[in-house]
Amino acid sequence: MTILNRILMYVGGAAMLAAGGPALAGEGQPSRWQMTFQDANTPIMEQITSFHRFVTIIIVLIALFVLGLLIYVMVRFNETRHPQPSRTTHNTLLEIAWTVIPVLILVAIAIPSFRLLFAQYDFPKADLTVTATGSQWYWTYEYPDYGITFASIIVQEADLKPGQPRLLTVDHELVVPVNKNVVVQVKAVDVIHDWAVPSFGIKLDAVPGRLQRTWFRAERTGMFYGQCSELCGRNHAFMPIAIHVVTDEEFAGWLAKQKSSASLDVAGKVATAEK
Ligand SMILES: [Cu+2]
Repeated sequence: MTILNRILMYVGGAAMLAAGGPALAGEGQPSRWQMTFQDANTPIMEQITSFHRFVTIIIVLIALFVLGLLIYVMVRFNETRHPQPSRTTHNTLLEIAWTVIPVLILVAIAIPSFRLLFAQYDFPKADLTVTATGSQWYWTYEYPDYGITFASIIVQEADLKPGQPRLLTVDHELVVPVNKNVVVQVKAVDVIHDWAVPSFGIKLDAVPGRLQRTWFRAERTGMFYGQCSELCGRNHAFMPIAIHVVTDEEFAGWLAKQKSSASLDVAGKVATAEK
């Protein structure tokens, strides 16, 4: 591959990333030939997506500008066309310009970047609090306000029902109401795990001995998947995160059902997961 081809490939790829809309992305899970993020389902992920797009456009423009300069220098000032090199060493105006312009670009990037960071850590009033505990190799969910606790364990490939995605389906999903502020407390009991849900814009380490917090407000109902994103051992790839976003009525119904069947056989499932 020639250098020019390689450059064209990178520029083309970056431009596709910048321009690529949700057409190629999946709803709540990865899709074939996906180039961009999964569709945003929370205000934070919408901000992350637009910030990513903004920065990608700046990167492409800078790359094109530098590429143009390089080509200009190669054509205009090569040895054949310009045998006598110039002896210029300083140009005050140019030096001020190439210092000030990058500073302005960085400031333009920093403003939306900090706005996003503050939005992620600016917790709204919680409508629901859940706790996600990572262990080798499954997640345990708790609804402290309702006294509900259950383990969420991967469904083996042979047991999948039609439409259930491989390596992402669990036996008991985290169920949350739509358009409600859900605060998630994330912790771990053995090693570091990471509770990550791409379409929610969440990726938070679960650290033993520490309680971390994040929040989301899901805007559409449906199934949304994530995976443990911190290498945690042999079955790291087999502890998916599945979130079922439901309407308020469905959530109330689910709560009532959970309370009536209070004694979930957590211990039995843990034994299966550890095999
Ligand atoms: Cu893990």
